[in-house]
Amino acid sequence: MASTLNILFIIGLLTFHQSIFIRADDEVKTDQEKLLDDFQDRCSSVKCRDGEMCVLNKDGDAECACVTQCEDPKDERLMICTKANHTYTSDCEFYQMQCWCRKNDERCTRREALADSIDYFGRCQTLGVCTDFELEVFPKRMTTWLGEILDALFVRKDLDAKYEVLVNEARRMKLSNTEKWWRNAVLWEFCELDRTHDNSVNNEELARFVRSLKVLEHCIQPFLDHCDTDDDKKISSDEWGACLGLDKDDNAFLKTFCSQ
Ligand SMILES: [Ca+2]
Ligand SMILES: [Ca+2]
Repeated sequence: MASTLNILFIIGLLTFHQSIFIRADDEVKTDQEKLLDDFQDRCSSVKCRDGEMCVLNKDGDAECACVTQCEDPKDERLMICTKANHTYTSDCEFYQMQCWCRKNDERCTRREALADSIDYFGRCQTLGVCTDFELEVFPKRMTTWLGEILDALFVRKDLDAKYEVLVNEARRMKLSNTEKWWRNAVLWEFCELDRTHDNSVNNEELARFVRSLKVLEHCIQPFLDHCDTDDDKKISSDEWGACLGLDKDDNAFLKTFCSQ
């Protein structure tokens, strides 16, 4: 009887201890969640630049610090070449270097990074010069390529629902061998690039597109420069359409569709 009582007592103690541990774990988890919420609240008012992240200083105030670690992408296509012709392992590494130099951190080993910017994705290399002939045939290359990309994104279900009408028509046009079967892809790309919905794409909106393509298509920048016929450093929807062979009706559609 005594031993049964002892066993019950021990089981009771264990259960009691377990309940304490469970409650303690819950409390710790809740505290962690509270800390995370507090951190997010404080950081929500701070906008950090590329290469920076929000941290709380010793007074608990949010501030921006240089990112501590950049993932090594282990893929040459994700390296970046800067305008000063210096290769970085990733864009993160480049922005981190800019941050260190901006904050006079001892890890700043390339002060010239401050005046530098990303030219293209990939290891620095000699890019071919775009000849007049290449520039002349470039619209055909680009429209065909955009047509294929739009189709591939549709197949991968990676397209925004608002493009469904465009892509369905594009597929019908391709199947029926319509001459300008790529038309809707040209419309789609402009809408994608024009993030500010002001019917023009500026250098900032074009930056990622150009940087990603430059190694593969050395004519991309000369071509886009050539599209900007009024030389205001922006490509309007009319200029985009004229450059890539859209009709007037397509341009009118572009203005209303993209501004939504
Ligand atoms: Ca824009
Ligand atoms: Ca222009």
